[in-house]
Amino acid sequence: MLGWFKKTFSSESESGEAEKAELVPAVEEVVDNTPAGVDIEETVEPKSILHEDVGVLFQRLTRKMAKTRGSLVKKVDELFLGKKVIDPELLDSLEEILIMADIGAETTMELVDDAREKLARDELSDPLVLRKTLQDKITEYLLSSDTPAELVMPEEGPFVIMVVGVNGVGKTTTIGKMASKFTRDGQKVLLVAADTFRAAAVEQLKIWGERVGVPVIAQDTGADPSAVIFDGLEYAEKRGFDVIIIDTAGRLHTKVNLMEELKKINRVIGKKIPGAPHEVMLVLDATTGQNGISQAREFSKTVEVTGLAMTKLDGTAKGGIIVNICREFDIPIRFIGIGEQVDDLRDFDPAEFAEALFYTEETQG
Ligand SMILES: Nc1nc2c(ncn2[C@@H]2O[C@H](COP(=O)(O)OP(=O)(O)OP(=O)(O)O)[C@@H](O)[C@H]2O)c(=O)[nH]1
Ligand SMILES: [Mg+2]
Repeated sequence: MLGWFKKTFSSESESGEAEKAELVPAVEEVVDNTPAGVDIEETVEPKSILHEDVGVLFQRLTRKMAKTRGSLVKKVDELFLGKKVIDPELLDSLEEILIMADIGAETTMELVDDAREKLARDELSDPLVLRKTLQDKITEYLLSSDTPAELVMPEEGPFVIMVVGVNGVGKTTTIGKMASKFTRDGQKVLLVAADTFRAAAVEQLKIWGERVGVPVIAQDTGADPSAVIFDGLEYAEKRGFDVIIIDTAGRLHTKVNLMEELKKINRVIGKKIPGAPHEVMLVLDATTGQNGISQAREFSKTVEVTGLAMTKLDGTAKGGIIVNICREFDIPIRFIGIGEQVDDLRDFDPAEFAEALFYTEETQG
């Protein structure tokens, strides 16, 4: 799947020098990372993000998910090894494994109860059949939150993405990776540094902007995030940007005043560009396991979360949380983060994910 844009933007800029002179003073700082003398619209070659071989990408995904696979599927395989029949004790052990893999208590209960019923009806005889049933059910859960996965793009004006989440989940990194992805898809991208709490936060976004070659709108530390966003949106509208990605400060979902600030930011965006933000993307860190559920719940009470990004699926054994998130919420997972590098962001493909999770060298021959 080539990203999730339905509409190809015309990318026609109405910008001119006179406009620049009028606009720039309103914005404290614009870090224009477009190479000098280069017109973005004419030179960005829409390049497929799937230029790598699909098989190579899949192998990479399975490698990155090794720990979650180790905590889940490898344990299931060890449990089933040498067993010819399924008995109730085996299902008890399976239940324990699923719980430990952060799949969630209710999801686990559903999965194991389903197996118990099938066993009682003599529909389940062989552990390999149970393994396949598990994979199918997990795929079903992953697919359940995936509709509609694609966003309907505005007919006119820029597509605005507001990125939210608790501290340190990977918002800024995901923004950098998304900016790269959209740029490669031929979109003209602008980043807005609305995390004004820390100077380092603005710096981090600028570094990403430089790395992926997109401009960054920023003001000084302590500036009102809504003001930075307002200026950023104005700047983007006048210059015909296709995609605006807004970085917001990390905030604990339990801190009322910070969550109220998010409402205000959301309102300001909507006033400036009716219908925006078109995407409120909540970033969840897979390593925090079940806490992601309460984060999604609390953020959804404050703003209408329209999409999720699940980061740090590499290096964690708690990747099973993604199954629980899909089961609990009707919010599509747009992307998964499988590393710190620019290419470590993948479109979330539920079937591929389940396949990678259940992949073993032995089953592939
Ligand atoms: N391994 C791994 N690390 C990641 C991933 N995504 C982000 N990180 C790392 O997580 C750390 C925090 O990422 P940031 O992007 O700064 O997180 P943030 O949500 O913007 O943090 P605050 O702005 O402080 O709230 C950094 O060290 C990132 O490199 C991922 O998918 N995998
Ligand atoms: Mg950040």
